[in-house]
Amino acid sequence: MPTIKRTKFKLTSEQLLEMYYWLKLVRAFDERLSVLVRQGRVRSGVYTGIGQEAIIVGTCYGLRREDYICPLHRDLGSFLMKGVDPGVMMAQMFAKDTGLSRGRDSALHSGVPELGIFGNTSMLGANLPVAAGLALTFKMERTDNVVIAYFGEGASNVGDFHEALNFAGVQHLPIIFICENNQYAYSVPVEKSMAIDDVADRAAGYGFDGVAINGNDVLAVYQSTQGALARARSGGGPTLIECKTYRWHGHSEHDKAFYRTAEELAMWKSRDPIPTFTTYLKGMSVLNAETERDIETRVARTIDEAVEFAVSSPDPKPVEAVTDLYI
Ligand SMILES: Cc1ncc(C[n+]2csc(CCOP(=O)(O)OP(=O)(O)O)c2C)c(N)n1
Repeated sequence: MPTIKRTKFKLTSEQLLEMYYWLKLVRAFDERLSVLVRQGRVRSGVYTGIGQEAIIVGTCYGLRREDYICPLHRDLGSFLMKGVDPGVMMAQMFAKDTGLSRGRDSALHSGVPELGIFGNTSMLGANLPVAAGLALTFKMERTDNVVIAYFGEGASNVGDFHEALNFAGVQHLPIIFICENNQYAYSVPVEKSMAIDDVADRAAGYGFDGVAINGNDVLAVYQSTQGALARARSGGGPTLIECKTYRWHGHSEHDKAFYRTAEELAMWKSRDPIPTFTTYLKGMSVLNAETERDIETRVARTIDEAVEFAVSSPDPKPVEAVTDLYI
């Protein structure tokens, strides 16, 4: 059984501040979307990942354009980090003509091949064998690009998950499986769907390493991802990283999440990934009050401009509804 190699990483102050900006932007994007849903202005189901941002930032930070991500319904921030303009992303949620799919899907299935983003389908777990296939292509083409495939702990109980891990293990594919274990699959708590504590343990059955880490610690996620990337790029095969986290909102914005307690939510909010990182950056003298204010202003402006762009964008023309549609 291979063992995880801990990589030492060194991030400059600029890089740490960039990560901080991304954490704030990904949070702000989802928070604004949540408000817009309540105002009845979004034409898509919205599944926010508020509370889970450290996973997106820690896994996407520093990826190459050619590396592929296979995001899920809760991972809109990964689109931004891979290079999708926030205005285009917002227009996508408004089903406008300027969005990624120009109003042709329910907003959560778009891919952007030129940025290395694979479009997800709705069937839980079904993106994983496809992600493994993508990794097989990289291997066959002898590139050292890597695939990052996201899934929830709920999806890890589906057959597709096991087939994908088995295939990736047998073929030593350059893929990193990122489990966003946010403790619930819709209303089902993890202890009612799994007989083990850690999804990470499942990797052993397929011949590669799995680690369970604090998914609210952006640097822990970054460090584990960097180790797995180095392994995958050098032909060492897959890794499963289980990021323990919590989603603050319901499964989607229409779910009031009555199945969990206020105490549980409060406990996880006390582990908010953003203040934790803020404290670290201030302790390291990387961040001061002025820089913090500047970053917050930049984030607010970016989100305002994104909403303005989406609102003022045209609707798709009905006559074009079947353009680019293949059956
Ligand atoms: C095969 C399948 N079963 C059920 C659903 C309905 N469904 C959509 S999301 C979801 C919960 C997913 O939980 P998890 O995989 O833990 O991801 P999370 O939403 O918590 O991020 C369910 C049951 C589905 N889309 N596909």
